Amino acid sequence: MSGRSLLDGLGEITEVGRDRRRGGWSRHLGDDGEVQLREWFRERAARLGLDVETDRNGNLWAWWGTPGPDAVVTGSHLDSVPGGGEFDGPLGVVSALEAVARLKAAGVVPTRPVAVIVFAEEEGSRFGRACLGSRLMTGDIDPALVRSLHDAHGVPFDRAAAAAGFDPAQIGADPEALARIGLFLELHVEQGRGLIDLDSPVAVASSILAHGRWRLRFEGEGNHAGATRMRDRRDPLVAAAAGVLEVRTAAAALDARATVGRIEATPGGTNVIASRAEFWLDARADSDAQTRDLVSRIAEQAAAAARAEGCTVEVVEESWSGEVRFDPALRNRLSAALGVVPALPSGAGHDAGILAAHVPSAMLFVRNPTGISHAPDELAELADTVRGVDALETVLRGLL
Ligand code: HGY
Ligand code: MN
Ligand code: MN
Repeated sequence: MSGRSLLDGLGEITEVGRDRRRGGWSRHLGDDGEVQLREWFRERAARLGLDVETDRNGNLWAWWGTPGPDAVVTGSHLDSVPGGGEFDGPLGVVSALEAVARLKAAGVVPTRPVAVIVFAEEEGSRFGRACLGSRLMTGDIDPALVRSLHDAHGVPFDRAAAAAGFDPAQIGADPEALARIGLFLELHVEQGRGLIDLDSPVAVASSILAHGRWRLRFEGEGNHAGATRMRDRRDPLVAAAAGVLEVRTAAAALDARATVGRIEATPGGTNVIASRAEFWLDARADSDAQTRDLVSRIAEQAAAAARAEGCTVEVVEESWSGEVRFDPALRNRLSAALGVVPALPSGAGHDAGILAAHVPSAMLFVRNPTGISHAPDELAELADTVRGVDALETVLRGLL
């Protein structure tokens, strides 16, 4: 039963990259888990008779037929956020392989090239830039900047790239690879409650919020926790804490979304007043302008909080993804093929959002009955995953 083989696909990797400390799964570019997933993908694609190649930016392409222009490309990513769920990314990859398996078993002979793709570092969890593999391919990020990046442990990008099997000296815009894509279609587990509320197993994506990531660095004066009177302190962690509360206030006031999920104090001693405190802001809104406005307000409040504590603050943009409106013609083509299927906006970013500015792109969402994502409780049920592959297969059939 295709559902079994679909979830068997996920079952084959369920122990890969499990995070015993945080819970959930942690699979990041070039780490042991992600490298194992790359090997698993190559092996599973080879079982289907697909030829797998790694492009200059670490993206994996499994070709059905000779690589060439006007290809129908489908897939997603295998990396995760720290302590993330099991379906965000892998469901799209396994579903794409399953849809190809069904089409091959049915004797379909494509009239154009077909590829299943796995984009590298979609979550940006190791090097802080979302959709790194797709953004490098489209030329949307400077390869020299990427080569200069280090992860939170000081490990350089070059070492992660080498572990993942590609040469960091070669990364950069890949117009040949991009020119091969006639259409990109990504199936993804939904990461909110939309399909629960709509009571539908599958939806077509209509849009993606504008979103970005900023690092806020507060500098104060490190000192002794016991010997320093309260009035003599310049405590950057107090300023940062005030800044975090302002993040929530500003987002609520603008009906936007802003999150601080990561904060670090330096040097980080229990009996030490921090000399530095950093937090990373994830800010999102319907439009680019609204998101920029949100971040400006947050930066102003952070500066006020820093002044109040005799500290300074620096705000640095680390990643930016503009608002996405998926191509209406392609969306309607999917809806026509699938019958009554709702259109759903996405609060989550995707590689399809990066490609949408360069090639016709579309997304299918599969219901997540918990409505939770980027956490271990993320879920997709067998019956809905099968409906997702049914939808993907139907659309692919109409394109081949
Ligand atoms: O962060 C996001 O929106 C996506 O899950 N990478
Ligand atoms: Mn994600
Ligand atoms: Mn994802």
